[in-house]
Amino acid sequence: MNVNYDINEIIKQFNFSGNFIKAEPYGFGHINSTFCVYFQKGDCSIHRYILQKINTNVFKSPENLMENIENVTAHLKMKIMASGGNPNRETLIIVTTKDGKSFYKSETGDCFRAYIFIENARTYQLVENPKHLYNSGKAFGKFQQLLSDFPAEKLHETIPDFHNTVKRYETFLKSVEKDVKGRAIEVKDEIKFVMDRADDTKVLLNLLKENKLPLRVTHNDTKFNNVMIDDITGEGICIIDLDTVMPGLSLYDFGDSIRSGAATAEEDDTDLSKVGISLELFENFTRGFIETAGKSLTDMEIKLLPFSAKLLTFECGIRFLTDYLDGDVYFKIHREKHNLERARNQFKMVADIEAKFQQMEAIIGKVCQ
Ligand code: ADP
Ligand code: GN1
Ligand code: MG
Repeated sequence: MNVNYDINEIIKQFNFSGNFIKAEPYGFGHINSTFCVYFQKGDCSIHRYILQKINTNVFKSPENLMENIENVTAHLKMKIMASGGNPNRETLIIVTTKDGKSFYKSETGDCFRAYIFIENARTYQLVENPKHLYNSGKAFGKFQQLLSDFPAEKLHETIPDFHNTVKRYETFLKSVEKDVKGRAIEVKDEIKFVMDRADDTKVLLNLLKENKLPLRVTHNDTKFNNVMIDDITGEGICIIDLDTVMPGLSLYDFGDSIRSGAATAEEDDTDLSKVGISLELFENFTRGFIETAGKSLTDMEIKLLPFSAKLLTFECGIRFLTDYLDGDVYFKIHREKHNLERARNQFKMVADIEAKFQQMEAIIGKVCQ
């Protein structure tokens, strides 16, 4: 990793306990740089923390971002304790800096934060056990319920227009026009795929404007690898990656969960014959989500659940393709055409959702009857 900071110096800034042993790059996030840091206590036991370099290209105001996370985690902690849960395991706990702040800003402007490491649980890139996805549905639905009384006006918009699909489409068109890397010629079919579906980008936003969908406090990045699955019980023990908790639609959270959790292949799998939606997994997630969030969902929200899966997958594909056209400036990539491969993968998933749409509607009918 090409870095201009000394991780040992950064670690000294936080209220970690014990003697520092080592720090290792960790996880598969596309945005922040995550490290697992190991410490040893007097009794020789080893414990870990998560340390993250905040991506300030994406999150322009780390102050606002961390204020959101402080407020959201405090709210979650209060609710979890009130219901007899264990807040040390069921929500993120910020480790403060030596001067009592929720993040550290270095002289070069790099921003870091730290969390208690949630042990005996892990995240998965792909669902290995359908029960885990059902449990992740329960966990994301519960997360929405726990935040249903959070004062939305307290939240900063950490990324403006994050799920504004109309703006995402306009940005994409501009990138096609500018074509800064001369890549548009190579992706003509993908550009057509997006343009053919332009009308889809307006559907939810129009309904929101007409007050036919309620604005809620939502997570907005409900990838399957943003829920920690307990190693023993298999429960979705903790929702992580709270950077994009903002006012949004519950359909954003549902749709993005299906995009990643009900996929039959990883998001960047280049063998497109493997890529699609599993109806079994779709049903699993839906059952879990409806169990915890179902009562508060309106008929309109329920009706649009299958569409949201298509739209959020489409949105993500548009974002990957836009980033490819822009020269890979947003998402971390690990190979030259990574963003293009991701976009193609997402579009294959969109096509598969289109083909299975009626079956998805039937599943919603069955689960929500
Ligand atoms: P990004 O925003 O880059 O996706 P995340 O906050 O999702 O970063 O963290 C990346 C990975 O680090 C997660 O998928 C998870 O495996 C791990 N992780 C994050 N927070 C914790 C935590 N508090 N305890 C244990 N693992 C964590
Ligand atoms: C990013 O941070 P991570 O890897 O959980 C992105 C999501 C995308 C996702 C696609 C802040 O999520 O919006 O859906 O990649 N997060 C941000 O895998 O842009
Ligand atoms: Mg993440």
